[in-house]
Amino acid sequence: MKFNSDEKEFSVTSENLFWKRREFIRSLVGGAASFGLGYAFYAGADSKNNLQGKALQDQLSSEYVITHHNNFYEFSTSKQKPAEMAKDFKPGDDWKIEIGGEVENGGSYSLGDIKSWVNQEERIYRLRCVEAWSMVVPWYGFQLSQLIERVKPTAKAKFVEFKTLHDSKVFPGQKRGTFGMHTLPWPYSEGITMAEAMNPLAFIATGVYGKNLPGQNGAPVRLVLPWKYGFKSIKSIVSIRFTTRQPESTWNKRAPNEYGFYANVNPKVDHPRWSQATERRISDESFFGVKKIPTKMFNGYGDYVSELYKGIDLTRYF
Ligand SMILES: Nc1nc2c(c(=O)[nH]1)N[C@H]1C(S)=C(S)[C@@H](COP(=O)(O)O)O[C@H]1N2
Ligand SMILES: [Mo]
Repeated sequence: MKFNSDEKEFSVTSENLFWKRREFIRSLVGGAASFGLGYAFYAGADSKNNLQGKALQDQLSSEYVITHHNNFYEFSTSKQKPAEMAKDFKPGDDWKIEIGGEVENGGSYSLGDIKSWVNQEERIYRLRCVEAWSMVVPWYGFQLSQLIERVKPTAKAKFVEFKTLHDSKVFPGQKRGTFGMHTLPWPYSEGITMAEAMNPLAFIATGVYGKNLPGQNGAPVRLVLPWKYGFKSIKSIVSIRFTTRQPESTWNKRAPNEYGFYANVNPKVDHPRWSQATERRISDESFFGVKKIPTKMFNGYGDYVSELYKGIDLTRYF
């Protein structure tokens, strides 16, 4: 199901209304059953209190936990603080994104321009953080390939690099010394291969739970790569570049032995400091990270992405 960018309809959808919107189910990529999340939708909608087994695994996380348990180091290394700190960060369609590198139609575009090129839709994806917690998130936005096709990368483009806004007036966490040892090299940057970027699962989110993306979730526009660890899903994007060489990735640069460039969810490759075999599923406030479930290869999206990694040793290229 395609939505146009009718912001009015879009912004009035509360969590309760959201559950009632049965047409939502049709917006799932490839139909409700293909991600195993159709069940999630019904389990969540019809038996919210029956959180056993599979129902728990795929139940949509509540709007509250999605917007109050965040990783956004530009604000804070705390999971709770970004929600409060981001309350005045409400960028709109005039947000600028620089598109450059190996591309025919490069330039500075507003988010409004970009929205006019694409069809927006809602998609439910699991989000698996490298820290071994996870959620199920109803995003709103568009398939990354739509944007890429429009700007026409050249044949030389092999990778896509993304950067977050670098402005310590907006993001106090970018001030020098704020975190001492814990600070990251700013701006936060990420990269993926062209083939990964063109995969139909690769998504650009502009909203969550039927509302514009809140600041703490990466307003006004962020990447969502559900088969990869959450740190690849870079927030508040201001730059997209098509490159010939593998771009730097912030966490990979910070600790290459702990965070690989690919960062595909893989229960068999442990983080040097913890196991990746299971995850704490955060569903709502009463289940804040209590329930442990097994982690799936490619976060359960192998049918869609495993061919991207054929012949690649995923223990070496983690
Ligand atoms: N710019 C930027 N993007 C970021 C991060 C960050 O600190 N800065 N954190 C990443 C991590 S580790 C995760 S798990 C997800 C969390 O997204 P959420 O807060 O919307 O759940 O955002 C990712 N994108
Ligand atoms: Mo993460």
